[in-house]
This record gives sequence, C-alpha cells and structure tokens, in this order.
Amino acid sequence: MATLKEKLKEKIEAHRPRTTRLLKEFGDVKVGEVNISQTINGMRGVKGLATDISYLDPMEGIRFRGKTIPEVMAAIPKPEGKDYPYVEAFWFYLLTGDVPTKEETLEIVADFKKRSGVPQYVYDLLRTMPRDTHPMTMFSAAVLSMQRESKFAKFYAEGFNKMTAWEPMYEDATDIIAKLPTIAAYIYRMKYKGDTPIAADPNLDLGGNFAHMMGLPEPYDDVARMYFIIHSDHESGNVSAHTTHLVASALSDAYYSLSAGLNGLAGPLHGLANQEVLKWIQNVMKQMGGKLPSEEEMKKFVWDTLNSGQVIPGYGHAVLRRTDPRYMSQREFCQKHLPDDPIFKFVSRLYDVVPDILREHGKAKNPWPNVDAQSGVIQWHYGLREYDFYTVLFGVGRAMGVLANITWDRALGYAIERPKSLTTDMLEEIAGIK
Ligand code: HAX
Repeated sequence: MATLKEKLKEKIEAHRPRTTRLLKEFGDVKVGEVNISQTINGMRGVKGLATDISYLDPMEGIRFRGKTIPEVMAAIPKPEGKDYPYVEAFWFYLLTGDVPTKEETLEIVADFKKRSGVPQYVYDLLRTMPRDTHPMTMFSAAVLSMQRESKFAKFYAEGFNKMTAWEPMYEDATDIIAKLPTIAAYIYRMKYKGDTPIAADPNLDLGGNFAHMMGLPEPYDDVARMYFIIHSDHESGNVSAHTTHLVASALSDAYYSLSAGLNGLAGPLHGLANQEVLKWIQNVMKQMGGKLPSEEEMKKFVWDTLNSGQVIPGYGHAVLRRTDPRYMSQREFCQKHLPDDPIFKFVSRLYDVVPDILREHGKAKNPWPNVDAQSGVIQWHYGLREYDFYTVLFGVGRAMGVLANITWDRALGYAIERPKSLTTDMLEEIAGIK
C-alpha cells in the first residue's frame, strides 16, 4: 500500500505538466481586470491566486477538494462510534483529494503519533511569557521557536532542488500539524487551569487526544474533530492563508510561514472574531441580567453597536454572499445537541434580527453570519469558556489548510509573490482627474 507521501508524489507528478503548460502556453491570457477600488481596497475579487485545496463560491460556500462540508463529513473515515471524521484522514484528503481507506487512515494516525513530541524548549519558552499574554501570541511564538527543526531550511542550506522541495515542506507540515494540539492544550492548561498540563494518551486519535489534554469530556472529542475540519481552509485569499503562502513564496520554511499566518488570524476582522462574538454576547447578557432579550431588545443592542461605530462580529464576509455553511453545520450541531443552551438561543435570536438590520444599515455587502458567529457557543457549552482561547482552536484547524497549500506551492514551483503597486498620482492619472 502506498504511503501518504508516495501517493502525494504521484499526484504532484501528474499535476505538474498542467501548471507548466498554463504558464508556458497561456501565460498571457487575461483572467480579469483590476479597478481602482480593488487596488486601494484590499484587492477584493482579484483573481490572482491558484489553489486546488479548496474553493469558495460566494453563494454556495466552501468546498474542500470539490466536496461540501456535509459530503466531507459523510465520506471521510470516522473513529468507531463517533459522528465526525478522523482529522488525520482529513489531512490525507486535503493533500491528495482522495478519500483514504480505513487502513491508510490508521497509518496516518500512527505517523502523527511518532511526530507529535514537542521539544522541551517550547514549553520553557511558553513558561517565560507573562501569563496574561494573549494565547495566540503564545501559539505563534511556539510555532516560530521550532524553526530550528525545519527539514526544509536544512534542505535549502544543503543545496536546493526545485523538483523535490515539496518533500521537506511536506515533512515540516506534517510534523507541525502533529504537534499543534499538544502545544495548544499546554497553553490552555498552563494559562487558565492553574498550570496543570495533561500528558498525551498514545491510544487516542488527534481529536480524542486533544479533548483529553484539554481535560474536556466526551463529546468534546467530536467537537474538536468537527471544529478543526471546518476551519481548515477557505481558499487562498483570506488573511491567514494568503500570509502563509506569501511568506512561503520567499522560500521561508513552514515554521516561519505558519507563524506569520497565525499572526494574521489573530486580527479581529479575521479569526479573532470568534472571541469577539462571545465577548459581545456576554456583554448583552450582563446588561439583560441573563434574560434572553426580546427581538425588539436585541435589535436595540445591535443598532447601539453599529451606531457606536463598531462592526457586528460574526457577520459579513469578503467573498460569501449568503449564510456561511460552516455557520450552518455548527448550527445543526447545536440544534441536535444543545437546543436549550442559553447562548445558542442568543445566537439564534441574533440570526433573526441582524441580517435585516445590516441591510437597513446599508454598508455590509453580506448581511449573513460567518463561521465565527456560531463557533463559540459550542465551545462554551462543552466547558471551554475562556473565549480568548477560541482563535487558537481556529489556528490548529487552519494550519492544515495553509500547510497543505504551501506543500503544493513548492511542488508546483510557484514563484515569489510580488504584485506591483502604483502611486496615488498614477491612479489619479488613470482616473483622468490629473
Ligand atoms: N457589521 C457592521 N459593518 C460591517 C459588517 C458588520 N458585520 N461587515 C461589513 N461592514 C461594513 C464594513 O466595515 C465596511 O464599512 P466602511 O465602508 O465604513 O469601511 C462596509 O460594511 C463594506 O464592507 P464589506 O465590503 O461588506 O466587507 P469587507 O469585505 O470589507 O470586510 C469583513 C469583510 C469580514 C472584515 C467584515 O464583514 C467584518 O468586519 N465583519 C465583522 C468581523 C467578522 O465577523 N470577521 C470574521 C470574518 C470571517 C473570517 O475571516 N473568520 O476568520
């Protein structure tokens, strides 16, 4: 049976001629046009990145390697008696586009275990940081500190070969993903649980082991599997994916690149929105003395937030123009497992009122909720109430998508990223006003 690495090699060799042909024979064919607003306002909609790991349709939402979230959840092998797939099997699927067999899955589970040991200096580093440091800073610093382990950096130093550069990148990517749950759980137990880390259980898969190291009982293992999978990738243009890709394009290794991507994920307009949602809801709950606001009361809170110049966290999106399917899959989970949870009721009431208000407000192009509007509810319900930790969970999942991408970037020899900028004078000339 071919290992994941052998299978990936086959896929890469079959794919390379497609990229080479596009560049050689069709390199000058126009893909789109850029306007002044796109140049100034964050390149929205500019078609300037290529990836096969996932695709985000504005109306349909995300597909991972061609499959919707429900299709992925149905197709990928699951641990016995569990509702959600092995995260390890999903890594195989993201890298290759093939659904692994149970046997292939168990091989990846075993491989991850071998790679999961975290160097002592990472713990030492984390312990030197003040305890009120944001957990995303700790998480990103821990990833960066392991850069000395990079097989890609060693490969480059010993003589770089463009055709085989994906191999050390794949090794680094897999090493990192296997270690992240342990690092995240250590940060959590050190920072919030009186410095009581829990050792890994070698009998468990990644999701089960994460729940165990966090000290959270079942079904948190399934919550972790679901959470890591749905947060893994959202095509290449979002801040965390794009940053990771950009840094890796300079042939920086996976440790440098992922750490940079995590720093982008820590922004409140991106991954930090999940903590902002819970913070906002807690504030409303406090003002209501714990009572669920009526629709009218909720509308007032939403308008007050908008009128004070803040965004409604968890709503809107740069690409999506409908409710995020990642929101829906978490909502369905809540409807099944925690329909009476008070925070779920809050979030549902928000869903009833926010889209109409954002339409009336007239600014947001997408009035619908994104993934972050719902994710904190499930975490809170199952005992993870330190909401400034939520973005770390997002980061563990997101690492799979961005690291699969940079493995393929090296396989296809993508060039260093270097778009061209213009001066305001030049734009005014183009606009015909100068
Ligand atoms: N509440 C209030 N105003 C909003 C809004 C919201 N939820 N979403 C967008 N707007 C405003 C924008 O601030 C912008 O206002 P200005 O013209 O005054 O600058 C205007 O509507 C147009 O913005 P847009 O084109 O619709 O949205 P962008 O592509 O510029 O930004 C964001 C997309 C996700 C950043 C934005 O919708 C937002 O700030 N949402 C709230 C934060 C959030 O939920 N972020 C997480 C997004 C999902 C994600 O990446 N998770 O990691």
